[in-house]
Amino acid sequence: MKLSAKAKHVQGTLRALGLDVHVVKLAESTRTAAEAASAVGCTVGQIVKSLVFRAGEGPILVLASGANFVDEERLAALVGTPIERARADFVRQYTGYAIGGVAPVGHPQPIRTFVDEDLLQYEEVWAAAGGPFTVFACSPDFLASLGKVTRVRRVAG
Ligand code: 5CA
Repeated sequence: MKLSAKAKHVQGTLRALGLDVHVVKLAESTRTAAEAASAVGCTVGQIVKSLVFRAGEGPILVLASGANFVDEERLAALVGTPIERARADFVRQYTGYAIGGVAPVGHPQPIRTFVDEDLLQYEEVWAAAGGPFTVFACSPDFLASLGKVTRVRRVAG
């Protein structure tokens, strides 16, 4: 299995952070949460969506359970400024990855990060590792160490 340069960068970053995990390259697409869940053989909720928002000139990263929609109003309140979904070029500029492969680590500069509390219920979750066919498994505790754990999901009512 040959990893791309981006996937190797994710692997190296995880190792440097003390994580003994292996980035894996799959034969099937892992571009979306549903595809990733099917390729990995886990539930959609266990897939980590790495979603980038724009707050003024700067980025915000939300690590959300694949089962959830992000409450953008709540996120804006947490951030303290209006936010909007980032465009593809903004995502690439601030994360170094293209949409569909945005990893939660290994960005050019640290990004203010919010972590979906719903991810903490799982023993293991899967996140993108730099490309549309690469993922890694980790404990949600690791993700929790990357930002503020909070409710990010939209709730009815
Ligand atoms: N590899 C999978 C999970 S391991 C993955 O990256 N999923 S994701 O959810 O983090 O990334 C796809 C997300 O990118 C979609 O949920 C969608 O919200 C967002 N997205 C897709 N197209 C665009 C676009 N044109 N502009 C902004 N965001 C987009």
